[in-house]
Amino acid sequence: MHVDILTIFPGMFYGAISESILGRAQEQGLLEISIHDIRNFSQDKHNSVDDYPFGGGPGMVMQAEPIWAAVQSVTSAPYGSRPPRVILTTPAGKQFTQEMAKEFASEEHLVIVCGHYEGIDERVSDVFTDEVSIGDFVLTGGELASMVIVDATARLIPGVLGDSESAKGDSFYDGILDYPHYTRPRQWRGMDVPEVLVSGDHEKIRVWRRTEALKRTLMRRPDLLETAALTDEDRQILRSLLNQ
Ligand code: 6GU
Repeated sequence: MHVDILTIFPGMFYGAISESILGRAQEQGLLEISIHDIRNFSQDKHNSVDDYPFGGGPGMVMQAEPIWAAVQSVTSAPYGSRPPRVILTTPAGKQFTQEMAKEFASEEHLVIVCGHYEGIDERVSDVFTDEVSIGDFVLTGGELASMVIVDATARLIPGVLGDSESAKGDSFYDGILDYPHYTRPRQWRGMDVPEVLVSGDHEKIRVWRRTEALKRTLMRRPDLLETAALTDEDRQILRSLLNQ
């Protein structure tokens, strides 16, 4: 997958994309990330990319032309067989989800424009296939949001995660939260690892983990239970949890 990130703060990205799993994915040739400075597409000698809003009001608006020219520069030569997804990060976008990450992970070419200021000139909005927010809070800019999107997407590309890092057990993988985990030592500050996990009984362990995952989801994110793909066994576990 090739990802082009268009930003006015390229310096924010270098550490975030070169460490850990994203760094390794690039070394393995599974992922290529290019960072582009939107200021290079400015129309004036001060390299400005924003201006005052027509109609007045607070803040600045990103101008259409630098964004349009920057997007053109990375989309005029096609990568792969399908047209790219061109994503704008904005708190006014559609909420990013694990489902969206899966969809993006099946693409060959993503272009992500990091939104700023009060917003962007609406006339350039036709270049975007997606406008995405990462949640109901406001960031100082779209850079961190775009890193979140790239990270959540890239780890779903086949081969990016090793076997030991498999996405199968993730919270949200099947629509509910993950179960609790324990490692050595077996006793820590007077607290024991749950007995079942050292019992060697794999079926008991499976049922315990599923029960804990459902318990957590019920307590913390009951909304997820309305859309999760629950089995008959899950429903039975939930009934018994609710009757306790
Ligand atoms: Cl994509 N951008 C900004 N500035 N704030 C956000 C966001 C994006 N998603 C949530 N908050």
